[in-house]
Amino acid sequence: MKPAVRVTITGAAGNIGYAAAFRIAAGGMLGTDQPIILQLIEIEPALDALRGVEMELRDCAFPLLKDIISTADINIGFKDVDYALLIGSRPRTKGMERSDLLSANGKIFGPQGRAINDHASRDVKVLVVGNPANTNALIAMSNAPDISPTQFTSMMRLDHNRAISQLSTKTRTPVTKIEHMALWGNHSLTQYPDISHCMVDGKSANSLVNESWYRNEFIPKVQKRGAEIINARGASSAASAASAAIDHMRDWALDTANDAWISMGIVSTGDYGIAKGLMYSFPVRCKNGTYEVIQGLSMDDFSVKMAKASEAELLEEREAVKDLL
Ligand code: NAX
Repeated sequence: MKPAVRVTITGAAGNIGYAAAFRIAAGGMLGTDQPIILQLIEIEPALDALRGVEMELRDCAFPLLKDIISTADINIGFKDVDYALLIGSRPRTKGMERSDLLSANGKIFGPQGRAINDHASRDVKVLVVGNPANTNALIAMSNAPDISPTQFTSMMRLDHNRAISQLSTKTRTPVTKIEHMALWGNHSLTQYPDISHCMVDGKSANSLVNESWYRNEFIPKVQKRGAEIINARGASSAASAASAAIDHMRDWALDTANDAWISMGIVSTGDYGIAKGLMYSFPVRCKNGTYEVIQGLSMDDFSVKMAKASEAELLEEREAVKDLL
């Protein structure tokens, strides 16, 4: 039996955290041969609810689940952690400006970055889900100077999976036959789901769908899918977000299969002309616990315009939180 690894989930009593914890404990993220210690973090007012989550996890008698630590103390919650899912965040409330939201979340992700810096495993892999995810990840990363920036990522996998699902439905092709989807930019309305490199059962996606559908239906559909789900369900995406977080961590830890591409928010090193240091989504593949950006993709004028629009938004977000970096 392998030694147990530690997985921290913040906001573990919330909707996404609740949906993620059980699948992680069952082996859905790191494999069914990998024992796990779960370290669940919540704010004080949610500790009773968290106790309930812990009781349910124990009641599942998951063979891989070796221990559970439930806490409101981030120094305990991030102690020796190998995989950290930062899900809990401050939701946007009525009348709140985007800049207020950014700074309220900065107050969460700055201290969490420092706690990770001081207490986590030196090889920790961090995924930020809590919105605004890219900029929250940038704040956490900036507050962890002793850990490589490449170990901080933000979640674009839900957008990536949504894009694959939409193209699969449109072309009546199984999702497993859709390759080389690319999501660029921010997890926001400016994100750019790019099918120009996609192959659908061996044929180029561009040859199967027309440009009007792509630009006027597909792109807005993916960009606004979160709102569509809120309208239908009366609550935001939870199980699909948890599933995407698990996909992201699994592929990062255990490699992307064959030549598969996934999309991850990562710190830009200037690829495709995107400003260095931004937490920006690129298509990547993962191997041996690291990721590499897919290089050499041709970008037509439309793609450049879309990618740059999302970069501009992230630059504004970075400017709004510059005191926290
Ligand atoms: P919930 O409100 O159900 O749960 C959030 C939980 O986080 C609550 O239990 C709260 O007590 C806890 N929390 C708040 N501040 C905390 C802190 N400082 N430390 C630890 N826990 C804290 O929200 P949920 O539906 O689970 O969504 C969580 C976050 O994911 C939100 O910010 C949401 O916007 C974001 N999402 C991000 C997505 C992405 O693709 N990146 C998609 C789904 C989702 O919208």
